[in-house]
Amino acid sequence: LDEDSEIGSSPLPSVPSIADSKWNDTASYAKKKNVQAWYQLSDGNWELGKIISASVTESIISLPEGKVLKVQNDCLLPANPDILDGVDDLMQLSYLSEPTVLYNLQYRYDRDMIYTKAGPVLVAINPFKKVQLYGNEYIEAYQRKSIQNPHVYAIADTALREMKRDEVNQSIIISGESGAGKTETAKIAMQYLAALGGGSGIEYEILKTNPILEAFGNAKTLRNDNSSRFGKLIEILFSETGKISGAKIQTFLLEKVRSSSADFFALICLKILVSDVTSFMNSPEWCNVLKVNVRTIYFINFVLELQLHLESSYTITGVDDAEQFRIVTEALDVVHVTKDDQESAFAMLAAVLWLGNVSFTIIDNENHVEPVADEALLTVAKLIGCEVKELQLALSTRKMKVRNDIIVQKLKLSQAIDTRDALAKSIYSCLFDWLVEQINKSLGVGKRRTGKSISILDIYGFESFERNSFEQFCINYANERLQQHFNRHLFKLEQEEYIQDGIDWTKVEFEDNQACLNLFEKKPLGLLSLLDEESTFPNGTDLSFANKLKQHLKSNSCFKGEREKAFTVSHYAGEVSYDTTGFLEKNRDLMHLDSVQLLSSCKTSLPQKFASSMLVQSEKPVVGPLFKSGGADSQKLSVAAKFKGQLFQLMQRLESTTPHFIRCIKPNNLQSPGIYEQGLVLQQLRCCGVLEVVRISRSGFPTRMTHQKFARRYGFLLLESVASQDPLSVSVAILHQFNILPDLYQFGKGRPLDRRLECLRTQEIGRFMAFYVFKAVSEGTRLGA
Ligand code: AOV
Ligand code: MG
Repeated sequence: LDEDSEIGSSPLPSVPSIADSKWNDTASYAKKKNVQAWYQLSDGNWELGKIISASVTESIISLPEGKVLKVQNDCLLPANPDILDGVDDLMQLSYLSEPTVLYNLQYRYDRDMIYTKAGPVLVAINPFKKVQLYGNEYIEAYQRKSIQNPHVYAIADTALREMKRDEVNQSIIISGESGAGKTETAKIAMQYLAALGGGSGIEYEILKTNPILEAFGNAKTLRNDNSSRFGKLIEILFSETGKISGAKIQTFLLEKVRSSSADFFALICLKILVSDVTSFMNSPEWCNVLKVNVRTIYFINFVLELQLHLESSYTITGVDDAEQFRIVTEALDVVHVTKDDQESAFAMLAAVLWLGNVSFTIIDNENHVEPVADEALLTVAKLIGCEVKELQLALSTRKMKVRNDIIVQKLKLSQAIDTRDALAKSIYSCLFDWLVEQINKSLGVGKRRTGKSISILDIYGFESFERNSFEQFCINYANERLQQHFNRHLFKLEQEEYIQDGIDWTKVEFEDNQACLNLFEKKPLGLLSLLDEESTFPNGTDLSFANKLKQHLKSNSCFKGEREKAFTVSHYAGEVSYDTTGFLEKNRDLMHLDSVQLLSSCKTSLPQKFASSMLVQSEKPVVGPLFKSGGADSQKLSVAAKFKGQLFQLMQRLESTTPHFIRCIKPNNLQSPGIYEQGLVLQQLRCCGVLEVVRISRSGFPTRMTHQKFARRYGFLLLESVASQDPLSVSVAILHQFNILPDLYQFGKGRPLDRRLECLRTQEIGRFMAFYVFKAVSEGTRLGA
């Protein structure tokens, strides 16, 4: 076969058996003597044993540590021969079952082979330690193809080659639970693309966006010390010559607040600014700029709240914050954020922190308040560049428009605190968006695009905590959409194609998550619509929202109403119980006009920009419901509606690309190397449908070719000439000449060309095509072998 041959684009399994995961020959039990089998223990884990004797229904099996058990045959699953230990594609396993897959992955994991193919999908198990698999030597080896082991590099290489060959945009879609390794994997893929497409220097800038976005948008959670609190799609643009010409970053739903308090962004600010107090002290110029000192830091409310909320301390072991700070500022230099702008950006962070320290005193017997004019308030005013008086007003009053009059209303303590926190959150998220904008400018967004692109998607993974709120609700909805995309590409489209082609095919069942998506998206009675509806009611509360859900969705099989304000959704990855406390407020995400006005009156440039971007946001033509509470609040799209819109756009973009999927797996919850928890891995494999993908790929036909192409490519091998020169007859003759077994191939009957994007590249061949479809071929009969 020549190099660009399509055969081999997905590796042919070396074992032809399309064995069932179970023994189906109940009669030949005698043959099972001495055969290895998997036995499931009461804790759910599997152990490898040897069958000592067997009858029709029962077997006696010896397990490790001298255990001998009499077990029902139903409880046993066949093990693969030793020769298949640690194969690099699960497709090669003769017996495909949960224990055999678990064992194979563990076998490799124990040997630091963290990557394994599952047919077309790459499975990556988080090593939680440095593994010797990366760097220039490896990159070159994968480029030369002198290493065949599955790797992120190999995926990136395939994407790059298919982009050039087919002239179709590509995407690398990385999914997995929180802490499974998505962000690291995305960086590894970027590294490879930067190395191969580099030259102009822009690749260096692209790599430097990672530390910046991580510094501003990641935070420590219970599941991951460096958890992404935003979703990211980075589209790397290539010129016609295959060199990187620019990039564009799109972020989704920065999670502005975790739990009920402001600890999340405080955590981030601290991480960037001050978490290592001693090293921060060594940088007097920053202390000066930010108007912070060690004493005050310790008394900042956010820090105190933070310690209440997180059991562990906010510093992350093994991370040197001073060094991190240096890396971030250096990266900002690289992406052309001027020193002045950097200073302003950090000043905004400091303002967010100081805002948390602003306190209020009650000024009358109606509980109305006024901010205390202490160091905190004065510092915030100084940092954002406004008059202290203005800030005081913005935090303690609200202007209301009643017909044509403006009425000034004094705020009560809880309202003032909400206003303060909302201002802090808005500054924070505007700062993040502003940073992304600066980065995009530097990466040349807006320049004329000439070639194609590769997009890498890294979003937050599926989350299920003890208490799940609005953020988990959005995150898990996004994961549900991505799962659908995965299913569509690997199950639905593939099988539909076989059926369309008239291929004799037994359908492989898979977990379709359409029902759960409907639960979210149906109008008017889906979770999102009901949430938006309730958010528009001035009197809507979290409880009335929860009750509304229970009333309308109780018959939905994916939904379960819980006590009081809670409800449960059956996600593809498991059941998650949500607590609606805070849902409406977070979804409305109201920004009072007073605060916007305050920012626009500031003398420093960033707050002014933030104010105008907030106004632009609310003035945009909107497709969803408008919020108009009190009349003077800015009108805007709800958070959920905006998120759904972004998600749909994302899906549309991904649909026009050739996808490459990477499934990250977290082997333990301790974030420790060397620990492989079978149950945890299995649950992840199940929910991302890895076994089914392998099953489809294995019983499917990895190689497809038109009659014309097949005849053209292999016709010269014919020893005798064929009477008819039509491609079909030539093809048949070739197959006969080499005694290719009939169950290894099928003739497709053809179909219109524009059914699938992947077919676009074959456009020149004709309007209608027919396909040869090859089944997995064993080594001996492999074509061209
Ligand atoms: P995530 O992106 O999937 O979680 P990360 O990519 O942040 O997870 O990975 C979590 C941690 O696992 C990293 O900080 C590394 O310490 C370690 N890790 C992951 N992949 C590798 C690797 N290939 N080699 C070495 N260490 C690795 V979240 O963002 O929480 O869903 O929202
Ligand atoms: Mg991440």
